[in-house]
Amino acid sequence: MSEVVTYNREGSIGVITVNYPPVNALSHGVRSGLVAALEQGQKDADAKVLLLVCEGRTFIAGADIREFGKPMQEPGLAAVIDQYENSDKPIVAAIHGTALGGGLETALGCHYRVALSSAKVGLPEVKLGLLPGAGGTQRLPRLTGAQKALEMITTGDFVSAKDALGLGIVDAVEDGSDIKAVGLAYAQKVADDNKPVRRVRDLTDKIDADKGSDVFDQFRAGLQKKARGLFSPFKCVDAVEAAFNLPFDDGMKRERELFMECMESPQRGGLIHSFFAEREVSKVKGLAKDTPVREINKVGVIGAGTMGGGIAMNFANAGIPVTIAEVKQEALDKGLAVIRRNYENTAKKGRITQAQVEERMSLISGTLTYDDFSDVDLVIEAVFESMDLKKTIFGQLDKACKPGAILASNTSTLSIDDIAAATSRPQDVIGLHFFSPANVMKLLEIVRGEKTSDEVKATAMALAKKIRKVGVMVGNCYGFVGNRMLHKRGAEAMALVNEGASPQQVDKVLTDLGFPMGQFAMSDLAGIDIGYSIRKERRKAGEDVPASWMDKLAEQGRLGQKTQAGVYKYEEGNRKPIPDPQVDQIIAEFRAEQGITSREITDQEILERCMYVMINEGAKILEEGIADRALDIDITWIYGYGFPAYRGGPMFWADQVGLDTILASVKNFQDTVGGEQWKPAGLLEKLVAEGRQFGDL
Ligand code: 3H9
Repeated sequence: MSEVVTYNREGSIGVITVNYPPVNALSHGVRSGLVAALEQGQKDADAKVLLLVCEGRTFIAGADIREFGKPMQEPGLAAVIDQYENSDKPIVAAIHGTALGGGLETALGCHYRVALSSAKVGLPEVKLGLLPGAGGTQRLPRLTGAQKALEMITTGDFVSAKDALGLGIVDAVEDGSDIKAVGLAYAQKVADDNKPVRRVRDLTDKIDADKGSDVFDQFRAGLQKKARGLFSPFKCVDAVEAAFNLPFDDGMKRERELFMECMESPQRGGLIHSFFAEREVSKVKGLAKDTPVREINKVGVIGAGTMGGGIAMNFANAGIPVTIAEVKQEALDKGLAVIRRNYENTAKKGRITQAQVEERMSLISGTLTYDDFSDVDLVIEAVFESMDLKKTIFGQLDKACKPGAILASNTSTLSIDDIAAATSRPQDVIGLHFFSPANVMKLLEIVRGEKTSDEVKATAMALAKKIRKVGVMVGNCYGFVGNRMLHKRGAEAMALVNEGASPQQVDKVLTDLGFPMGQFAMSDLAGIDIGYSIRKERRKAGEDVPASWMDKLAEQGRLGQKTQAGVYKYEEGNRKPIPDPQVDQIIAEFRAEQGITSREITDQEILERCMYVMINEGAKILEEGIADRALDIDITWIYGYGFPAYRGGPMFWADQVGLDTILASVKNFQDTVGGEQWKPAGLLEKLVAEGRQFGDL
């Protein structure tokens, strides 16, 4: 028998135990072990009832994703579950942690399910571009009915044990932490009561109730908006519908066909890359796992603007008290009022309670002096992008904050080393770059300075987790990883408009690729003044930053969404960008001033110039060691800029397009468009010459 699954008997209960850390995924070893253990349990004359239970932190968390894309080794999961369901002896699944995907499907193949109250269950395959492929789409609706099964399978969201009980997914929920004891007690009850095997496949009442209803069409219509650009959610609906239209065995066949379609779709590759990349970024190259971390129990934020307010909310949400400093009382009051309004809006949507609003607000205080930062463990500066101002602030913080306090800047472009030089403790200075809206976007770009200590780096990574962000460690350079690439795209997008494209055309190409918003709609969200002050700073530093029609917008007070006019115009209380003829006029005037004759620009040219310029820059970022791995860039873009996870991030996407294709195009633009941004990255040329990809690095 495989050592990852064992069989032993306790009294009249035959216990099948899975022990395959970290998450008991259904690898080939586990699948064959499950079959062998079941056979042993069947043969064991003294075992009246069988119990399936897992060691470690969780019940089976799904198929072993690492095996996807490789040839499948028998036995397949569906066949294993079939054998469990067909067992003559009742089988109880005892669930702790998370029973997910193939794990929940295995539990559904058992005849009874008991769970700890802390457990969760779910079918998250859709998040990997798949659908439950071992009977989940056929068995779950037999327990819950169509609507709930569709919700669970198309969102992949987890359900608490308590809710699972209400939905009929589990039969009992118990408090406590000893899952084996809970499982044994339940199995004993099944044995004592002589309960029969109860096969989910044979349940018909929920199926009959929803047969012929329009729930499926309604669901598909809703998905058109929610799952824009995605492949597998629609296949999930088809598979669940089969449970209502076909006998069980035929439904299983249909599920298999649809599962294979998803398996073969490029979106599956992109989403699985994203899944592993998200976990990989937490392992920072050169940073020992046991690096000590500092406690962060109290935080200061400088600036009560959109960014500062959003940053403060993250800490209040995590139960960490935070004090916001402003220069004027009026600005402070305004900032605190915006935070309250944000929380109230969330409460109105039912996502938090009014009590939680008050609780979080009580953790946020305001001040007009850095003297109140004498006991904070971390302070994050979030004022506008001016090096002079930041240096002054950091000099003051150095004096006001206790030794060991971490001094962080939310700068999105400026040098952390230059900022750190304004203090006597550069080892305690780090960049914590949040993305707008800071209380929503999951990315935290953590910028290591030349002198930042390992302890401070490790603390920042741990902090990211605590406030539910995905932390990516990057090096110090202009714009770091995210904005350095974004600014190349932004400059190219502005140039495309100079040459003849409209902002709407550029944005549409990007949203068609799967971005939630285009370059210009994003500028409006962030504020046109941000890019404007960055360009001004760079010009001041002597860089050759060309004049832009967007400077004119800023100069005319068109600062984006906050002034209801930027590249687009906005209606009161509505974030939908509306093309504005006044902006067309500004662009036309700019072209005339610059002597530009506009030309027709194709969508393909927009795609190549906006995206390949980023890939070329990404390759330079890798070459310089600013990002340690291509996947760090991918995660930065997925969580900071809404790059579609189903395309796996920009560098993964580039590998799919083909690096030779991209290099040829970069060279073409080097000749036709010109500029430093189109100088091919040495790494890109090297990879193409060697027939390798970013993923091979
Ligand atoms: C499926 O089941 C298909 C079937 O319907 C049909 C088949 C025919 N496989 O997230 P963590 C690793 S599809 C392999 O940091 P947490 C993970 O990479 C599957 N490895 O911990 C990490 O490794 P490392 C449906 C896996 O406590 C380590 O485990 N199931 C798998 O924050 C710890 O993970 C899912 O989609 C896996 N399935 O969260 C569930 N899962 O330490 C996906 C995890 O080397 N998993 N690993 O970096 C999760 O949602 C979370 O990992 C979980 C734990 C909630 C379980």
